[in-house]
Amino acid sequence: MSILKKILTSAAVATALMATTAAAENVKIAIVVKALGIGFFEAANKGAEEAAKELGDVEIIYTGPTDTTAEGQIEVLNALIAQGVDAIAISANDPDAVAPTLQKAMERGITVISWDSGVAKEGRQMHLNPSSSALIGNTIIKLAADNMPDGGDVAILSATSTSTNQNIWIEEAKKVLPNYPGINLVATVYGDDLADKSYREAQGLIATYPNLKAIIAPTTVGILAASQAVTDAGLIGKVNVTGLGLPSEMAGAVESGATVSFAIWNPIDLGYAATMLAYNIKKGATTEAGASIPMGRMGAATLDENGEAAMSDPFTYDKSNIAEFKSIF
Ligand code: RAM
Repeated sequence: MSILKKILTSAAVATALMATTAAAENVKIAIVVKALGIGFFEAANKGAEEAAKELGDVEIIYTGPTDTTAEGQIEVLNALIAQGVDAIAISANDPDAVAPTLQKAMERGITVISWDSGVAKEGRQMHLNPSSSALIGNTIIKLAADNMPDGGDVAILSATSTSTNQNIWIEEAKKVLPNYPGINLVATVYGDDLADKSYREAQGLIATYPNLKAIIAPTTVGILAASQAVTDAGLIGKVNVTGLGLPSEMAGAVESGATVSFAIWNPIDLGYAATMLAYNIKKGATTEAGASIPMGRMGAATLDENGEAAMSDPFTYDKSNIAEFKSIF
């Protein structure tokens, strides 16, 4: 080999080595969602990508099962562990079922946090709630009650029966029901965050409870499907659909009147904050009770004795403001 060729070859090897080192230094953060294809999580991923861009040395792996099952998430988690990611930020389909796999991840040095829908304490280092669970529980009942001056029957259309976040919100909603004397909760059904199952469950509620005045869906998938079911049944103005939705998906329902109003927090901010937290914990931030962990432009998360923190209050959308927000998330 000529001297020149040797120099060029070693330069190429050096460049290749540098590239590998740089790539190896990137912090790989897996955002594991309840299922792919849900607009809420896609918006959260936008926030995760924004955080990654700001941090500069982060690679986001956005992933999840095709349906909202714990089994599907366990498969995804095992693949991420095998791949050697640095951190996992999960919205769990079941608080307990995914915990052993996440414990295995932590034993291998992977940072694990939950966000949106929590994991049992032993299966994660911290959990980020979008807002106070009690406030969300009260909000979903109040949204229905505010449009029922004479009271009446309401039903809840939830996500899966094991979903941590919806189950807590429903529990909190039931606690405050006595504060709404005329409101009668007749049923809670589960659409599994699948559009078609949610639509059928909403149809079932309409058929079973002829005096139903509101369907409360604390899920972005459920509220959209229920508003379609009410519209298709010709019941706009008779059955109000409310709960938690995305302005981008709910604009039509608000314009038609199928949904008078609904609430949500900013999913982009939530994904951004979860990514910042995963990154800072990976880099050594402590997760003891009382710890305050920075989340970039979202301030800091202060952990309670359960290792949980909450972000901002939900915001209500109706005819007066939906147009302004529908292009954002
Ligand atoms: C769906 C999911 C998510 C929940 C929102 C409100 O997108 O169930 O976990 O936070 O609704």
